[in-house]
Amino acid sequence: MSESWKKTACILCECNCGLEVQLGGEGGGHFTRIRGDKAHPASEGYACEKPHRLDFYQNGPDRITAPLRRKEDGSFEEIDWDTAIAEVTQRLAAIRDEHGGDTIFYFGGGGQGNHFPAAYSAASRRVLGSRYRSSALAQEKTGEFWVGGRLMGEVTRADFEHCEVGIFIGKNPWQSHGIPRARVTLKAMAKDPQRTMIVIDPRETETAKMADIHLQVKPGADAWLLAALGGALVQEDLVDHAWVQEHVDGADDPIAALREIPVGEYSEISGVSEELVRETARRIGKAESVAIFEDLGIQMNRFSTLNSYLNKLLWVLTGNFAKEGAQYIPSYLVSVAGNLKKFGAGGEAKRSPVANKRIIGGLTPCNSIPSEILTDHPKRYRAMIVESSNPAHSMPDSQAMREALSALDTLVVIDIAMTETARLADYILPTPTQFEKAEATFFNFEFPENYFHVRQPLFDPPEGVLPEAEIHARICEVLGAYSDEDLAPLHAALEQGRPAFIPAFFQNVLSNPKLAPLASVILYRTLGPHLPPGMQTAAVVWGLCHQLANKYPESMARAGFDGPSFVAAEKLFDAIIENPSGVVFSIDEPDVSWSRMSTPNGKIQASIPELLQELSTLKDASPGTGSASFPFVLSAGERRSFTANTIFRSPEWRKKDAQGSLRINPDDASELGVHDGDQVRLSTKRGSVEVPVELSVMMQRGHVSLPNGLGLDVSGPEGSQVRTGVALNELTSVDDGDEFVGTPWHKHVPARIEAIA
Ligand SMILES: Nc1nc2c(c(=O)[nH]1)N[C@H]1C(S)=C(S)[C@@H](COP(=O)(O)OP(=O)(O)OC[C@H]3O[C@@H](n4cnc5c(=O)[nH]c(N)nc54)[C@H](O)[C@@H]3O)O[C@H]1N2
Ligand SMILES: Nc1nc2c(c(=O)[nH]1)N[C@H]1C(S)=C(S)[C@@H](COP(=O)(O)OP(=O)(O)OC[C@H]3O[C@@H](n4cnc5c(=O)[nH]c(N)nc54)[C@H](O)[C@@H]3O)O[C@H]1N2
Ligand code: SF4
Ligand SMILES: [Mo]
Repeated sequence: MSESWKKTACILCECNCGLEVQLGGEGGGHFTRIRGDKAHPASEGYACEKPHRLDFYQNGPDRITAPLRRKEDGSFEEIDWDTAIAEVTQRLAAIRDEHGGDTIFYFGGGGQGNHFPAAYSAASRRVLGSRYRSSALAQEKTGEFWVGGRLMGEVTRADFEHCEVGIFIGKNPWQSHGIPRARVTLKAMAKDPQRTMIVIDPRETETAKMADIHLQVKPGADAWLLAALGGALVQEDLVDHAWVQEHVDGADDPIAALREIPVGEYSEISGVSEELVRETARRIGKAESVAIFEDLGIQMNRFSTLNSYLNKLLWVLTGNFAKEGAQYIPSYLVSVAGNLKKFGAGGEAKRSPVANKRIIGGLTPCNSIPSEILTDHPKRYRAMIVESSNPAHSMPDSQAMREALSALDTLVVIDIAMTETARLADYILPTPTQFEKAEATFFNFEFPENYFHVRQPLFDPPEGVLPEAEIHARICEVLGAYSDEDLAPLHAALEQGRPAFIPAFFQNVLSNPKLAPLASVILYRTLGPHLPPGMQTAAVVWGLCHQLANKYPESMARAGFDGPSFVAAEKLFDAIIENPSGVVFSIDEPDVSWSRMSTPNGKIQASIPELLQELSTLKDASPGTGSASFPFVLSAGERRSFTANTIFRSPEWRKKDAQGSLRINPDDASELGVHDGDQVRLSTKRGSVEVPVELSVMMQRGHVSLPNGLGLDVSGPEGSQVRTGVALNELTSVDDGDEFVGTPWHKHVPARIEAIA
């Protein structure tokens, strides 16, 4: 490797592929060359086309380089950091003291590339008494989390590298990835005649085109299709009875329900032939191993939580768990799903204070956030800290969200740039970008080898920004959460070296109920300065390594981190800090997942009465397509080649199709009298926009699709704002969502299209 290549990772999707980059340009502040890092444990040199445009993030528009405070007239003024931290802390503490810290709501904590903010904010939230939080996960994954929690107290991932049958439900990994080296893995599956790829998607996606079986479901009809698949499995006796007998409790209930499913009728409702449904069920039933990935196509759609359950029954009833090529429970440093163990033990979800909605994995449902704020209820959320997220743009129903954010007593936004959410803030606290500080994600789900990657900083941050760790430590310090005396023994121990620090930290911090919850910022303050230059924000990883060594000693030993747990932990932490490509921290045995479940008797609990009840309602329901006023179903948020949530604010990052066209079936277009590239008016019950169309045979009739990540408001000339493309959530409504966990139906928005003369 030439001297000038530096190692980092891509921050654009959860895969976080390892990258090698060269820096240059004006002041050396730009990415000039980017390629995959062959030494990265998961991506092994792979990278898609998107990271080549990362400079549009690093040098994006509307960067903020000083704390900002809103003035009476609505504009912002720059203030110094001492003032900013003092005022923010004082305002939040006043709300805590008058109304209770539980009225301070926290949103975000990281995106696709940065999860340290979540780790550090845990401390300041604790000091502020903040108890409720949420993030984008609560508009996608909480249904799946709840179902996983009920079945086994955990969430699963699946092994697509080794599966015989791979199934993608409402997931287009060719574009969205989500599995390591997605395109390589997909091609390998497609090429191997012994293996079968099955895609369930209304669109003929890039992935569906490669599949052996494409179940081209009608939009929103997956519940019928999955019920029919499960029905065929049970009725044709493809269930692995011996396995189920040994490993599953309560299987009789879903089996009885599936036995009653009219497979022919439900197939027809779903738009897929009965013959193909039965062929698919047989393929699943007879395979050595089946891996399934469900994603937004069903998780942001009608019956989403039921769909998650029906999906999981497919592998539960066929024994596709805890073996190669099937579902598994990964080792993890931090569970992004939160703690689901209580559900495995039959526990109930906590509820949100105003709307009384289920809180899954600690996350208030996104659809109920406005109603948790826009009320005179004494326990309404009165203040909000938004960190590394853009809810005014990305949450359902931007109009409702803006109204709610504006109604707060105090809104504090911690971001790198002036976002749609930041524009509504009382205070904006600016941070370095993810390439100007050490960062990492907790999206570490690989199996049997799992890895962790702390990225070393590449650029110097501008003066005037502070990393999240520093912001949260200062908030704790202003509130007197710990004193110099509290930290003195830690500093003293560090003078002698890390071996002395271990017992000092355990005795003085972890055994002290006042300090234990502040462990992350205390590590940052004490251990941080002893780490190599630029790595201070990685201090929290030290604590995680020690937790890990207690949780998975055998898996860690197999990865070379052996010995007594504190020794193994120290070795791992050193390896992580020293290795810029990431480190394999655990190597698992195929059946390890059994030991990671948390149900009282160690068996999967397959009966979920609420969802079986929901299943029984399908016979009287319909997929909900096509009313007279809204004849189309809009999928609001398709992952395309150049979309990446709202990480890129510069419209220039999309060289082609800058506006993000509405994809529509050519026959629908011709009925409307519109041609490729024409502008149309697209309306939903919530709003109306103009957008160019792209005629696409990918789309089935009646279904239209818009890309995600567009419609950002970026500063233009003379204080103006320029919006490029459609801001999707001007079109969505908080009223449309899952009844169990409050996830929105972004992929199923009734819509109308009119040609513009
Ligand atoms: N390029 C790119 N990649 C990304 C991201 C990005 O912004 N851009 N974002 C990342 C993030 S945060 C996430 S969560 C993932 C999401 O990854 P995916 O879930 O794969 O992405 P989507 O394109 O939103 O939705 C997947 C598919 O759902 C289908 N769908 C729509 N309606 C239905 C339906 O009724 N039934 C079924 N079965 N399918 C339906 C759509 O046609 C689409 O092909 O992608 C990640 N990767
Ligand atoms: N209609 C519709 N809406 C959707 C979706 C959809 O398909 N359709 N998809 C949803 C999904 S799956 C997701 S995951 C969400 C994503 O929505 P969000 O959670 O809002 O995530 P991002 O859009 O990635 O926004 C990340 C923010 O972090 C900021 N940022 C970047 N780096 C740093 C940093 O180092 N520190 C700090 N403090 N801030 C930083 C960026 O400037 C940006 O404002 O969108 C959701 N919204
Ligand atoms: S797959 Fe995801 S993480 Fe990897 S290079 Fe592409 S966008 Fe980046
Ligand atoms: Mo997401």
